[in-house]
Amino acid sequence: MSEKITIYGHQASRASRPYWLLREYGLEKGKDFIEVDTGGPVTGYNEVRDSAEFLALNPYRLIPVMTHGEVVLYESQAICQYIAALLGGPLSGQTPAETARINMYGLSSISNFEPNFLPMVFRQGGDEGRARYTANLEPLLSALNSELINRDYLIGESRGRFTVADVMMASVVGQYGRAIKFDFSPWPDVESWVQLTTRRDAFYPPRDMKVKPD
Ligand SMILES: N[C@@H](CCC(=O)N[C@@H](CS)C(=O)NCC(=O)O)C(=O)O
Repeated sequence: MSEKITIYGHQASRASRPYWLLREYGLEKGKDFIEVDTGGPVTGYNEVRDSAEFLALNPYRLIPVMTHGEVVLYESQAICQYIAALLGGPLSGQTPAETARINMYGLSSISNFEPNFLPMVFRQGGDEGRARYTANLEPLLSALNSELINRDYLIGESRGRFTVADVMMASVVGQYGRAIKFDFSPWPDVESWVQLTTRRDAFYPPRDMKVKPD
């Protein structure tokens, strides 16, 4: 790669998704990609995110943002799919159909699962909220479970192979689910897949990466 990929955002945000993928490609912070600290707090005035430079990259003021040469992207799933398309290999779609299914899982992760997992991470609505979001998730997790029966991963022949689709979906279902100690036992195939995907070495940020905003 001649130009280095730059990601704006810290590991405790949705920037964790592209960072995980970059690590799956064996890329290292500093040497192969750049991490830009967007600081905290996330609400109210923020020196980096309210700067004209940042707002020119993402007028929505949200992280993550990626730059790569002339390419500027926001939306974590779009960034992940760009990285996979750029770097290729088994993590990326090998056919138009696979690439479309990868996109499908990226969209499903943020439209179906994120609106129910994320509020539980922030304990929205307390115990009552948790019960409501869990009830919302039941049919969704049953659907995901049906897609994972006799499979290890979402994409590919036979039991499948680990791809960017797993990174995007497990960043929501697996990462948030584990953070809130969600009980996946009624969905054993989802449970095994969560273990398989989120126990990978690349899932964990190395010591030199910023885990939380200041
Ligand atoms: N759909 C966007 C959501 C981006 C987003 O909401 N980012 C949060 C951090 S994870 C943010 O920047 N929030 C700003 C704020 O709360 O002020 C994505 O996946 O990238």
